[in-house]
Amino acid sequence: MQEPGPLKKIADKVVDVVQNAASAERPEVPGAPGAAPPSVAEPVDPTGPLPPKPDQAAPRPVTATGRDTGAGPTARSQDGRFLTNAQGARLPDGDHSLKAGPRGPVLLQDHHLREKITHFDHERIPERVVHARGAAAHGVFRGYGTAAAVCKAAFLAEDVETPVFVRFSTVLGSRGSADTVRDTRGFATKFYTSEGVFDLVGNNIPVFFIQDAIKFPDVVHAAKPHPDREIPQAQSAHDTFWDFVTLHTEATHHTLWNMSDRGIPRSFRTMEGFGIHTFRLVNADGASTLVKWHWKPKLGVHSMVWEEAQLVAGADPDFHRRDLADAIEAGAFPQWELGIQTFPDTPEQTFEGIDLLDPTKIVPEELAPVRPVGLLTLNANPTNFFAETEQVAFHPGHLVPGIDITDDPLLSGRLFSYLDTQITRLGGPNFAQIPINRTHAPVNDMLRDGFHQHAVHSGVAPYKPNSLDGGCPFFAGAAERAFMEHPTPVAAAAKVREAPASFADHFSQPRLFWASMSPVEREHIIAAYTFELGKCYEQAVKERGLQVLARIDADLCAQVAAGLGLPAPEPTEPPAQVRPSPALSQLGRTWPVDGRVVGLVAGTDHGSLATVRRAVLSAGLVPLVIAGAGGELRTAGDGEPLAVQRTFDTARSVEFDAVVLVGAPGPARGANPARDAKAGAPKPDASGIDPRLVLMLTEAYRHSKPLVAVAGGQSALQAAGIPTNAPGVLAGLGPDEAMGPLTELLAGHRVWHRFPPSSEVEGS
Ligand code: HDE
Repeated sequence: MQEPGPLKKIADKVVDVVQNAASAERPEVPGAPGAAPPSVAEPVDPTGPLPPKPDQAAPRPVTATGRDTGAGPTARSQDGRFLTNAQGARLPDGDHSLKAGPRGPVLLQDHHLREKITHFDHERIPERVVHARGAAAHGVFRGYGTAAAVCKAAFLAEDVETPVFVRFSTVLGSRGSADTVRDTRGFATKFYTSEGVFDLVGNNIPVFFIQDAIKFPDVVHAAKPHPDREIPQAQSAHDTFWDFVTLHTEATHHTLWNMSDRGIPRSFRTMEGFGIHTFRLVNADGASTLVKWHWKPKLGVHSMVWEEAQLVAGADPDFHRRDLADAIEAGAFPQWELGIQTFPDTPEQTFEGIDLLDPTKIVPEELAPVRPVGLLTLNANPTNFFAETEQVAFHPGHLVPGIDITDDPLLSGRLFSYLDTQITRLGGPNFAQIPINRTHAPVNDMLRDGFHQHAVHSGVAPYKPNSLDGGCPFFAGAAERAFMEHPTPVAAAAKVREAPASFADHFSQPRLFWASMSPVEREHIIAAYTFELGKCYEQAVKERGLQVLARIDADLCAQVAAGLGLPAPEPTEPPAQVRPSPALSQLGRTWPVDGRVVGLVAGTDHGSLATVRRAVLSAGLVPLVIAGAGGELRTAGDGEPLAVQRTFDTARSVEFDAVVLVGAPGPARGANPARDAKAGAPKPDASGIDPRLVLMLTEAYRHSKPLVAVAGGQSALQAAGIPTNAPGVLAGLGPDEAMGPLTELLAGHRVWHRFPPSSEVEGS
């Protein structure tokens, strides 16, 4: 049960702050940079700071010791109408240094210049050693109460609402790297519960490269850019990564997931999340259960195709963070159900022969179903990236009563690492006092002083036992909901540097994953291995890669070997017999289409364009109007002007999940390869259609996206050589008929049957 009284009020208040942002009026097309449209001329009348945008929320204003301040959400932002220095003194000029005359030397006594430059010099902090590139959002978690039998944590109780902050990330790249690289994604959630902060620091892939934390520096050094030339950035397609993962075969399972479509998600909103390790839950009676955590996205699990991911990395390196922020701003709040797979807490800590302490193993959902325990809704963007997304500090050791750890050796190392890393990254031991990290539960620790101490502790006796401060603080017992470690028995043993025998099985689960993939997904895996090993310089590394693949599957190995121009080796041991887990495939179902982006190509019939646009909006999709030039399009009569969001100069097919042609526009002014190279491909001047549109259609077509032609749009399809009866192409519909069939196609994510997999083509 949620604690009554002030704590509950605090939690409600935060939920309010987030929900106010959530209920604010949303723009049809998100992305406005500021809270109000700017004037063309520089404003000169002093006014106060603008409020945050309606989609934004900030960390709740609690004190460094978790007390409610009652202050509003902007209590921490800048104030007043005039420019000041850091001490609040108003300044008359920010453009000129203090000089001995207009042409004279700058004076050392210019303390304003020195303050400004000194602060600027120190604006950067070390980026995260892994997961440096990330984006985050505020939200609310609502417990279903269905976990009560196994877990006493207050935030899981029925209808308890808990504020959360979630940060998604890539692993390998630096802060400025591209979003759509092939990589694992981080999925870290901070729950500000009434019993303290709980962090669920997971990934979008349910297994890890290593079984023991002591190997973490090895795998990260191998995957990061080469230490001599510092290339390649944010990717695994290079010799050191493949050198390591082919020698260290416990990495095979995770590597296979990375080579699958899971390595190139369409959006953060369409990723699953996993806690990976087995955790231990404890119920109100003290009984324990082993669990694995799962986040299931309401929109389904969807990915890009590899060429698309590469194009996006150039055309919009911020694709995933933009997608998340825009969706929230547009009111299409992403949702995930939190679920648990539960296993009896037996001394062996295995389930159906699967070692639960081995983080390279999953438990198939067919053996242990995922039971939903609550709903996460992300409904507000951060107000300040640095203050929130960059300074948020997660730690798997941030636990609350009812949630405990197991002896997974990977998890044990993490319990050390996350605390340690923040001390360098956030400049000292008081990072828990940074606004985004502050707990919403009252703090009475005896940690004192240190860099950037924000609390003003009272009393004279920060030690125990004491009598000078009246003995305060006192120890809590179970009745006061103290966090008690579960008294798990530990078997008598000798000190060794060894792993259990079951950890030596590195291939049965990669085979299970491969066997569970649909033919199209297998094509993508073959292509990914062929690309990545093909990018390696060393022949030995490629050959070793093939030896690993031979142990997963002979066909996978043969196909990749053919691409590399190398013989396919025989497996050193016969592949294991496995039962596929259909739940691992991303295909074969349909999902809600909310927030999907539809490019609407404008011709001359703006009335039809307006009709299609309205239909797209009411289907919960985001319409972006594309035309030859920017500005507004006027419909006949007094219709509303339609704003153009993209032009053939700025648009690229990869922004859209589907393209609707409302006409077939001719070449615009920029349709000249001398000005825009896109105009030179693939068929310049073939048909009187703007060649950049032809390129857009051919790309969207080969990325298996739905294409719709209304109001004469067919001729653009013809110019691109796209048959109007091809799978996923809808031509000759009226403007009000297109939406139903388009939504149906989008519900399956892509038109996968447009291109039959090689197995069908070859008839093998
Ligand atoms: Fe992390 N990891 N990790 N990791 N990890 C960090 O913590 C580490 C592992 C994960 O958005 C670092 O604050 C070790 C598994 C996420 O801020 C660092 C080991 C899983 C994030 C660290 C692992 C993760 C991190 C870097 C092996 C999935 C980003 C900066 C024992 C369950 C959190 C920081 C954010 C970040 C160490 C393995 C997920 C260095 C030693 C397994 C999502 O402390």
